Amino acid sequence: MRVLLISGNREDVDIRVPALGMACVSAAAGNAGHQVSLLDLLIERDAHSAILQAISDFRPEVIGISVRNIDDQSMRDTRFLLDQAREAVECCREASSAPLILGGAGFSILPQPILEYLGADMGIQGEGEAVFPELLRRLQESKNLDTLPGLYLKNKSASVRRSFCRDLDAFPLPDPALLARSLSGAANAPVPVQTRRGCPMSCSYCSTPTIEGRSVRWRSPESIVAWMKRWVDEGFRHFYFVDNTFNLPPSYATQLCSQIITAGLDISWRCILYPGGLSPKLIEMMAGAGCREVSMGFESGAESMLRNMHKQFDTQEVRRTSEMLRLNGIRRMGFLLLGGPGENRDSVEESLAFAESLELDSLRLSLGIRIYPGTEIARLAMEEGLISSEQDLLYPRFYLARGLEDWLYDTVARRVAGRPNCIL
Ligand code: B12
Ligand code: SF4
Repeated sequence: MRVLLISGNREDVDIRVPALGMACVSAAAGNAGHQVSLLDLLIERDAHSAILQAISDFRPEVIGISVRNIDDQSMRDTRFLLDQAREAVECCREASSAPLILGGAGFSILPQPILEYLGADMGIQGEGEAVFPELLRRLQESKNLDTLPGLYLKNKSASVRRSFCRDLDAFPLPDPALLARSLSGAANAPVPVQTRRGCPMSCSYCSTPTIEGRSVRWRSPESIVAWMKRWVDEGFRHFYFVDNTFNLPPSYATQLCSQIITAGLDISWRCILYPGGLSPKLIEMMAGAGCREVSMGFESGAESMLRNMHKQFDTQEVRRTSEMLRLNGIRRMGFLLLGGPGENRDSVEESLAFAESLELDSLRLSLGIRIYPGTEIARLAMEEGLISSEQDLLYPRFYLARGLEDWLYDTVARRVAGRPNCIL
């Protein structure tokens, strides 16, 4: 079949985020014998014309659209980002009668409401490499779609729960040429690399278990290093490990670093770190393998709040980790997430003082917590009457502990004023 895949994300906030997930789905559909064309709206000046052109040139029989961002998770001046994908759906409808299929991280969080809001025909929750090609086969052979795991149809939730591939090496890695175009024009934008899926932690606010599941699954370090080597051969030197927690499990992270070092790749990279359970040896190996910056989401500097969020570390451990990173020349970007259940003025002050004492290279502060379905915070918000049902969560809703409202913003704004390394 002729399959047009459109990456609907047009956000360039933060850094250039190439459509890695879409490229993975594209590789899987290509391996299944389909003719695939990929359109990344991020690099198109005029999304509408680009879609119309692609449809007219390629005459797709099926169109897939990835939905990455729902909103920017910012409580103040929230930006709702789904309309970008909705415009893409409308534009496809204008020019083609091919079935429209959704997928992506954002879609996986709220599949049914997003399917309805965007007006597409169906959508796949979770990883697309196995189910999307199977869906194409069934569409081609006009077979029943009902039993496809994680497939949502209009007004109909998935009949069969989605499944998770246990060995990610079973899925192809996309050809660098597929993604390289998405990096063009963004000087030094890092190449995204995903080694693992799933997170075993249960942080009270996090949507990752809904997107990727709780059990950690991975690609072999050998296949990852071989893939990175292909990029290096094409002249790319900067990478971004998009795994939720680069250091979990530590044995995998150690093996990966060891293989990068052995391969002699002359690269630099960033990753997202869980600031618990890190040994000096692992941090040393990360530095040796090219790690130059980490995002360290400790989220609070108050022990009571770390417990409330179900973090498996305390402030002493965060301090030790931060110091080890500094000693190894790895830049530290810290994160504070203030205003969750149990937060009060004292715990906020404690967190701000703690973050300051770490002398981080940069600090990003979020006030109020985006409520995601299936999380403990969603349950609490419902109990407290803040939301009436999880269906309400398409338009972002935020948890903010009572009594903090304006005080929180004013206090934090005052504290970060004149500090360019703090982002509010
Ligand atoms: C790494 C990451 C980042 C990195 C990206 C680095 C990089 N170079 O890529 C950074 C830190 C920069 C970042 C920034 C932001 N992020 Co972010 N990010 C992630 C994270 C952890 C992983 C994304 C990823 O690359 N996954 C790997 C790829 C392979 O997976 P995938 O894209 O999901 O694709 C798979 C499936 O979804 C599916 N699929 C994908 N497309 C399609 C299409 C079809 C048709 C089908 C069938 C299937 C399918 O199959 C793919 C392969 O299995 C996710 C959380 C998560 N666990 O998903 C959040 C996440 C996507 N981010 C999120 C947000 C909000 C943001 C920001 C807006 C935050 C901000 N205010 O700055 C920005 C936006 C950046 C931008 N320009 O778009 C939210 C989105 C939800 C929401 N509320 O909108 C998420 C889900 C985190 C969360 N809170 O739950 N992010
Ligand atoms: S916040 Fe990070 S560590 Fe916690 S559950 Fe989510 S991905 Fe896992």
